[in-house]
Amino acid sequence: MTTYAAVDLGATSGRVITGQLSRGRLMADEVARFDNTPVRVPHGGRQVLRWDLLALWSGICRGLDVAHRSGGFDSVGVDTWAVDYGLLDADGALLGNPVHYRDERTSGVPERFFAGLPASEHYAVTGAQVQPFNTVFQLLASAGDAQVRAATGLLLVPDLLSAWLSGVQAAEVTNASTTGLLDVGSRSWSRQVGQHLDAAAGASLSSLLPRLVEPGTVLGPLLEGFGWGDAKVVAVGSHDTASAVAAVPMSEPAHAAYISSGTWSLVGVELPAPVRTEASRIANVTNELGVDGTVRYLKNVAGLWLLSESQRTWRAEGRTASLPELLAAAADVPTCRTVIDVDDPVFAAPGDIPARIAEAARATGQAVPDDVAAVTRCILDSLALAYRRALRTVADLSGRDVRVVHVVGGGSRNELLCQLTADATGLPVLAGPAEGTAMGNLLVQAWALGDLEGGLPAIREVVAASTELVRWEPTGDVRAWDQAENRLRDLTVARP
Ligand code: LFR
Repeated sequence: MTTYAAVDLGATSGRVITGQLSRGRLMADEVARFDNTPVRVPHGGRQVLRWDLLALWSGICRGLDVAHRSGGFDSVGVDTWAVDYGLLDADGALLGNPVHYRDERTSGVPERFFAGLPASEHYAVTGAQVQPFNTVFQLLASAGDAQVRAATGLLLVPDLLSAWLSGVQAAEVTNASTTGLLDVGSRSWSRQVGQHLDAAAGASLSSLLPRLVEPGTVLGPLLEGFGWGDAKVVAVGSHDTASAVAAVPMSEPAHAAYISSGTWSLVGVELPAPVRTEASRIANVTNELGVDGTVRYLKNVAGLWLLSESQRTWRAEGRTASLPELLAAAADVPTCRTVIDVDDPVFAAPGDIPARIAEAARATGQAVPDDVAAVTRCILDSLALAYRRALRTVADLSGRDVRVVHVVGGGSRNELLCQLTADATGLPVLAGPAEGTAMGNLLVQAWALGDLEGGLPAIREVVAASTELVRWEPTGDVRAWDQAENRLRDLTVARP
């Protein structure tokens, strides 16, 4: 039986998962899990936030070693978060640890970039949302750094790890579409945007970009010397969200929306072609490339990061912070007592989120959540409210008639959040699989190896057969949510 190995790195931990297909179902096993702890390192007079890539690599190698010893694996694919990259020297060696997208180096940089290229022209090509951390802005922010000047190549994080496994350098398109440098219509690098970046940076940065490959491409066999045999290294949907959306068991994509719920919540629909209208740009909806020729038309909504970061703060203060306890207590707090704009940049950087929530509540004249239960409920209500708004936006702008919301990822296990999402959106929620990203990664490998025919629909059939979905119906009074939405709109600066 063929065994696939998925390397899935998230913002707080990394995992190696093996999987096999048996009678139309995917049997998956987590064989290793390791922490992902970003580090601050002095650079240019600042404490720069970086990924500890060598620690991650060592966790990956240990995990693949376990996979090898427990029966071996025939292929391996890597997915991680988007936008971040490593710079390479002429020998292909990594120049320094990649900077984390939550580092502050890009503040004010999008404005500089758009001084020379109107945002509308950029969106008409890339269809990409403007987030300060997009690769294109990170590159512009660092154009003067010695490492950038020494670099002869650049690889996005999952591509870099795949290159360490296979020796083959390429940019997989689902992740490349988050850079702000790709023509999303032709699924190729945009020469126009690349030239503009080079002019703004005063350096030839676009020449660092490697050739592109579609997900499902076999890059080559494992390099010799690992001792794990000659498994094939596959470019999967290397952007974790692409892998997760590939595993959303939508039976009717034309009437379904999804929320990929983890550190971030990615709220959107799947389309055959990008939407690059001016209204879409103003709403900051992004067109990311998906598996099998699709487009993920979605909005980034802050996710369970707010809760996990709060838990980190509470633990450091010696307070109770286990998720089941927090959720049980939060269920008793009245709906929408205090709501915040979860996408306010003030919540983006690591730190004391409960204190920032208290400050936001005070500044908007709302009840200050004064215990862990109230803070948890405020976060979950505010997320559900943000989902409702994002879903309405993507449905309106894409013309989709959404009748059901699929929730995949770790957040699909959060029962309170699923119920609040159903209540706030007035739509049924289908929760699961929680392991969507790993399943999408594994099944794209099965497809690449010819073990699964029929592309995305076939992948989703296997996911559906392998998962118990939980259905949440809207309950309660939708007016509480209408009122909360109006209150938030009146209290905060409008954000697209
Ligand atoms: C989710 C994710 C999002 C991306 C953000 C930053 O893990 O990949 O899709 O916008 O992280 O890379």
